[in-house]
Amino acid sequence: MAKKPKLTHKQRRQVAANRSKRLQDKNSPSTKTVDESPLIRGTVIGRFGKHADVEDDAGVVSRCHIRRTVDSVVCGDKVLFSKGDDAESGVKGVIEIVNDRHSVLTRPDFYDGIKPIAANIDNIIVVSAILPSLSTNIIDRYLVACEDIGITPVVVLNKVELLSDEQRQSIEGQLDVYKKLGYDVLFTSCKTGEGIDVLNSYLNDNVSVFVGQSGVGKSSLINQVLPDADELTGEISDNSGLGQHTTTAAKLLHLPAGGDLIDSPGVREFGLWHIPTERITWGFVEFRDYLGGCKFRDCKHLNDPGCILRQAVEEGHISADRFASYHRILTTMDEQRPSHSQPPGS
Ligand SMILES: Nc1nc2c(ncn2[C@@H]2O[C@H](COP(=O)(O)OP(=O)(O)OP(=O)(O)O)[C@@H](O)[C@H]2O)c(=O)[nH]1
Ligand SMILES: [Mg+2]
Ligand SMILES: [Zn+2]
Repeated sequence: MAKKPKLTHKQRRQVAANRSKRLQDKNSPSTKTVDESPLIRGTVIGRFGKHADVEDDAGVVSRCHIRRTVDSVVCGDKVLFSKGDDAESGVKGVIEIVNDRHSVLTRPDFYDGIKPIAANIDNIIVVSAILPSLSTNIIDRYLVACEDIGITPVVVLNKVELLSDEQRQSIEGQLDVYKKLGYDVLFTSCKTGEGIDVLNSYLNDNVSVFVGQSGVGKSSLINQVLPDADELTGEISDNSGLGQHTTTAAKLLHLPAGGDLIDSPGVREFGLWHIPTERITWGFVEFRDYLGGCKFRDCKHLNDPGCILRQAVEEGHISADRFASYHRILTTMDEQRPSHSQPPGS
């Protein structure tokens, strides 16, 4: 029997509010099967539509409904749930409370607003590959999102066995900028096993989420480091040349030696319009020393006179590619932001 967790004052208030709401709302189908048993502590290991799979301390997994008062539930969340068998739907409980998260990676969704990808993560593995195509702009977008939440990510280039020596040299040059900025860059191949041991060394005892475009090999890499994972992988589409969004829901898996991996569904675009412009600028770590040094306080770092960032690019202190990538992020932010959403801070 799982031990009854100690609740904080805020959590006790929330449980009381949930219970009284339940009493008033007896006809709600999501609540009528729930009994008043004590709350059980668990971790969300899967999230599917209206349900989430929660693993308790004993390793037992229960598919749960989510109480309507709960804001959002995502893989990695630490939750308190009540047991309540619903034989018809196979649902075994209800998530009553989501504990505060020490970190959460989010992305904006055109229809749903800001969506969490994974919670309570220590490590973000940003995966890219030359197939479907290598986009340093997408890497930069992930780096900004990671910097925004204070996690230094690891940059992984997968499928390296497909590169000729010449191509490899050129891509190594391209990715060297990240090394110079202090990011670790790994070259991996699920076909030859290159780099898998090194990747493994970043995962032990940490909660790591694998992110990146569809088809770059996130699930394949997870299968390499955790052969029992048996994650579904999918070919790149012959027609579009793009990944086929094989992983449709995030999933948390345990490493035998300690630590967890979260496989996440690939995205086509990784928008950043939920992050204020100043945070995006801050997310480019090499800009930080220059911030506040431009002649005008509202400098857009384009052709503004006295722009110290532009000067640093011209003098070779900041990579011209990263600077262009920064401006590309800012211009596409306005295009990608749905008209019903206001820019942050407005
Ligand atoms: N040549 C080569 N192919 C690879 C490698 N790693 C993965 N692949 C292939 O790339 C395709 C996509 O791999 P997945 O692991 O499904 O990619 P994913 O990033 O999980 O994609 P989504 O789940 O759609 O986001 C599959 O056909 C894999 O076999 C690699 O190192 N080399
Ligand atoms: Mg996948
Ligand atoms: Zn400037």
